[in-house]
Amino acid sequence: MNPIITAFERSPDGGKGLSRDTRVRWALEEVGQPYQVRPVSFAAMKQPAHRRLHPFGQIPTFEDGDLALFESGSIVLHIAERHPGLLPADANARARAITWMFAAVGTVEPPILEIITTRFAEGDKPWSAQRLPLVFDRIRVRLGELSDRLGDADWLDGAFSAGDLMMVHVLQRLKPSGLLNEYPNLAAYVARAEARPAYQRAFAAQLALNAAAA
Ligand code: GTB
Repeated sequence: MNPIITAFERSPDGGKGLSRDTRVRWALEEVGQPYQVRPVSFAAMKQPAHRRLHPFGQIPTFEDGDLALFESGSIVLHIAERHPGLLPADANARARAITWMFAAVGTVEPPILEIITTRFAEGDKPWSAQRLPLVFDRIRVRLGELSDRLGDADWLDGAFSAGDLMMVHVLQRLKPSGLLNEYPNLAAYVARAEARPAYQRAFAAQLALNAAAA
């Protein structure tokens, strides 16, 4: 039996691949592991049956036999540890790749998520329009630092790894804002990752689900 992941029945991004199931799909595609998808509605996500899998009532989740996981980073790490292709064999290089996964979700993603909070959750507040440029400036700090570290390398630390997969998926959220284009090496890094056949398959699969729901 193949692993089962959950995804939005209808993603708020309409199939742009920004929902976090896409990073899990991408990891599964990179390692050649077939999988099944169980689409869930917003209402179903908050029901006890789904909360048994995900205590916070969100997607994605991952089930494989008697193992059930939530948190996209943990799921991608689990996939990367059990299949060759996403983590280097050398122990130190492997530890560094995992460090980049944590950097993606712990250091780079949080300020980026503030765009959504400011625009949508706080969009009706009188100070929202003033807050947005401050949020953008905080993101620019992180992008500048990441851009300096990447330099003219293809990937963050040697060969493409789960660290790049997580970082690229986090950076993709910036595309609508135009911020990524201020850092040409980061924009090229994202484009390079998106050209990978595994990403293309993951993107197409999530798009097909959203098109069917539309
Ligand atoms: N830390 C968790 C992880 O990495 O797995 C976060 C999981 C999470 O936030 N899941 C979202 C969810 O289930 C889906 S990705 N939300 C429903 C809820 O909380 O009720 C959210 C998402 C999709 C698309 C965009 N976008 O278009 O920019 C932004 C956020």
